[in-house]
Amino acid sequence: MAARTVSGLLDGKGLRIGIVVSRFNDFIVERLLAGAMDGLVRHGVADKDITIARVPGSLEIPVAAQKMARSKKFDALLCLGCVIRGETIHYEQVCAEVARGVARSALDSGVPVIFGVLTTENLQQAIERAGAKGGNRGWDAAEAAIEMVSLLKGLES
Ligand code: INI
Repeated sequence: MAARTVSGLLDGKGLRIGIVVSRFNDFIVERLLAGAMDGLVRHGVADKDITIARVPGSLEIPVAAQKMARSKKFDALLCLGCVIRGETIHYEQVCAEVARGVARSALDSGVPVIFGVLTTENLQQAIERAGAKGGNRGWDAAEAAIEMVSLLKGLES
């Protein structure tokens, strides 16, 4: 007998999506947000079904994501921020805290919470991943969110 494979589709129709966006390094993060919005809308998510929450910096992302995940108002959340090593004294600590917090908000709630926070060595790398030759991590996060909602639904039956 063939194995059953469950995987998610990229159909965002009817999905309610929350996006937590950090203002720190907004030159980069606004580009991630533009990529994420484009990715969501192109996959069928309606503008009116997207809620954007703005926080001061990446360290504030987890608590906002947790609140939104618990609210049951969203099918998935995207977290967008940018931490650059060259400009951050406690770079490793900040990255670890944010990643742990985002993962925890997903595991505690069962809602997919996608980590779209750039963690880079320098500004150049951040630019490359925010719409230049390295693609746009905001767009990737949008696709991951839609796919995960579909996958989790598929795993229910
Ligand atoms: N926040 C970021 O999102 N990216 C950074 O690179 C950064 N640096 O460099 O420190 C940063 N710091 C702010 C932090 O996230 C909090 O907003 C602040 O510490 C208040 O809690």
